[in-house]
Amino acid sequence: MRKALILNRFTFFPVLSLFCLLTFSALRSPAADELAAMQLKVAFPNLTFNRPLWLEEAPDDSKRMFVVEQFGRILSFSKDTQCKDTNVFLDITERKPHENNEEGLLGFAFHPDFKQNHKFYVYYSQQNPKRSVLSEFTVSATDPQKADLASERIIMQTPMVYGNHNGGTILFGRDGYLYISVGDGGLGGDPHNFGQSTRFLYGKILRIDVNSRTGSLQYGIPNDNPFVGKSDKGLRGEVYACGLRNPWRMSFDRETGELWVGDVGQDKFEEIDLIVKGGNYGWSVREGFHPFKEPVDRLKDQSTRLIDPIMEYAHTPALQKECKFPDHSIGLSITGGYVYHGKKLPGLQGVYLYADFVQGTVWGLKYEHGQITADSQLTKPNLARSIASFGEDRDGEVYLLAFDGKIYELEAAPKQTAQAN
Ligand SMILES: [Ca+2]
Repeated sequence: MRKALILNRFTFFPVLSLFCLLTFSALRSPAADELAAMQLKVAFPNLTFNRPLWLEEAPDDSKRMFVVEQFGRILSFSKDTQCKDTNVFLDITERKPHENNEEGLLGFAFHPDFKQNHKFYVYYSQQNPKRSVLSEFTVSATDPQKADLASERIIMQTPMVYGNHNGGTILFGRDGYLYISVGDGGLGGDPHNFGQSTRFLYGKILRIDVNSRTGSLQYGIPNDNPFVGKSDKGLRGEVYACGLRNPWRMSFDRETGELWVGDVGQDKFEEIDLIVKGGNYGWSVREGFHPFKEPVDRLKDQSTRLIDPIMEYAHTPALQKECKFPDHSIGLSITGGYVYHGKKLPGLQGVYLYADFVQGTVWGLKYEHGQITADSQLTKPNLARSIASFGEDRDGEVYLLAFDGKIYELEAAPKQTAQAN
């Protein structure tokens, strides 16, 4: 999911990009291990979705998969490769969440105690005024296959200035708190310097408690959030980390608990960040490992250390020379994924999987003791298969959600056609 110019990029870049990728995709860092070439296979051949953005398995024993569609539906289906039918679990399409290319029903999370309390959370866009809404719903008391629309409790509404850079991933951490990725407010170049301002919720990772209330808020602010108690300086207690541009898809490593973010870049570099409490990831003073624009006064006041990403990749071959990882092939808009801990692909154990939305390329990297120890392009680009998101099931298997409507899995590529997918 890209910036406002995504449609223009689709128009201008494919020919140039394909040339660049054919030229540079074979290069890689000699210091890191090579991962086996992969290809994609359709995970549920009988099912097609409309702009799928999230996939998750119900945290109960029902073996139901849930897929979020950007236009406003959540569909469930049996976790069976031959499944033919989907069930409409929630439908808010009549609220028209999808007006801008990047708006829509963007996030979904089951309550950690879903099995007992049947609560879940969604993050969606609304207009007049333009805003992002975080709401709690409960499953119907009479039909476990349906959400009860009347049960909605609006937890948080964030006014949005522009239609792009909404972030929108919502995840419960091991601490039971809800983590929310919020984009920088949009347009391009962070015109209002929101990324570095803790006075606003834009360009941030937030952490809230849906089970309690702070003051008149519909949520609680955990006491150990990094800016709690600094309200005299206008700092927002909800903020967990700052300096993000458009954190498009974030995930917890199911084994280590580390929080991974794919942060969409401006015009030069895409990046991957490991998020720590109180961390400042640089935007819009930095884009990837590089200066972007002069710090604003309020950042100088904070004297905050800016945390570099663990990986970046460039938009063009010319920019690759400036890139911290010049052997990484290029792309235009990162889609953050998951650290793989499934059983089907032992060679990818502990590997962070990520993709490029525009190019359809999939990569994997392994990060150990502060170093990239493996780093590979796993599949060749496929411009017709924009990978918009990833999903993970209860077994740790990882899925790729593409705008051709299909849900994919990775599988080892046959040697004679390695990376030919
Ligand atoms: Ca950054």
